[in-house]
Amino acid sequence: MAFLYKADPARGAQWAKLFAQKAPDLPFHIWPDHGDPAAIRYLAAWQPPDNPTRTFPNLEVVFSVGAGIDQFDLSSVPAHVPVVRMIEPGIVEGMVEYVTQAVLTIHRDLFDYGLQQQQQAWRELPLMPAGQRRIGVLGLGVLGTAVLERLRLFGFDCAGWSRSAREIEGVDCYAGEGALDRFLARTDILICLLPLTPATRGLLDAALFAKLPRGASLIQTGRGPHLNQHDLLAALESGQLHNAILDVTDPEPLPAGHPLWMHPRVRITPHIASATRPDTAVDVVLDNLRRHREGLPMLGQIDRTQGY
Ligand code: NDP
Ligand code: OXD
Repeated sequence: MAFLYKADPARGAQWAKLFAQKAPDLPFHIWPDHGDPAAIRYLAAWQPPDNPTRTFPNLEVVFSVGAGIDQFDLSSVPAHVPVVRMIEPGIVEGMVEYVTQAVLTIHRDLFDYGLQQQQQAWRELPLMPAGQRRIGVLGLGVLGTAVLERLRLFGFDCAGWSRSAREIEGVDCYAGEGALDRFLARTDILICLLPLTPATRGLLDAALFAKLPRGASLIQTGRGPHLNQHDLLAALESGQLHNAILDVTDPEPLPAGHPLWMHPRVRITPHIASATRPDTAVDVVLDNLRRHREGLPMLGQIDRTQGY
């Protein structure tokens, strides 16, 4: 019985060290070294190999090393093999930090002050109290909920949107397509923390931007293909959107010379909003292996019919 890791090898080396300490009886391999293929029962990957059970006939569980699962070809993982995405405190902490700094950057007008600095202009802009700034998070899952719970502490007017109805203390929760327009109409800073599925691909487009109050801003921490980048540029040009902070793009990276790279009202980071932290993730994976052995549901097991 063995565990195979197929993602960034430097992080794999950290996983290997932690497995050696915490699960010394479970042999751990880092792709492409997989030892005896028949011994591989568990695979953790950013992208699994094609038809993993053809190579590893005794595979029992596939783990995503990321919170998102869209980079998997789920059709090549047989239905009897559960697929488990990453829910672990390190990813949550990183995302809360990233989105908080992005919201504060927009809320405290740092884009505008940056542009003023380039003109050597010392000019005070009106300060809006947090209670008057309306934050809206698309996606009320593990990450969206944690982000809202932190932003609420600053006193922002917080709301969120999800597929099914949710309740979060101090947050106005909207559910389903029928509630989307009302949610957008009250949102000054829109944060995308949705999974990428056929239903959410391209959701951030001109039609959606038009439903936000004029001058709203976007923080995109979901997946690049949620966003129609051409529509974003047009919305920034027209003033419908004021600023955008993008941690994910399509493709990643954007090609050299892409207009988003140089846009004065766009800030881009290279998909670093958050990442799985080996020290916290390995404990979660080992606990899921225990649950699997005991026939209990695993934390983060995805619903293949929804694709997340
Ligand atoms: P979850 O699965 O916990 O939450 C997803 C949320 O989105 C749920 O509230 C779900 O609704 C909602 N949702 C899904 N589909 C729809 C839809 N069609 N309409 C409305 N709401 C919908 O995911 P996480 O919070 O853990 O992660 C969210 C995403 O964040 C990941 O899938 C990934 O894309 C991105 N991510 C980005 C990172 C980065 O560094 N940039 C790092 C980690 C993740 P419901 O509650 O009803 O199920
Ligand atoms: C993830 C990511 O999904 O890093 O975890 O984007």
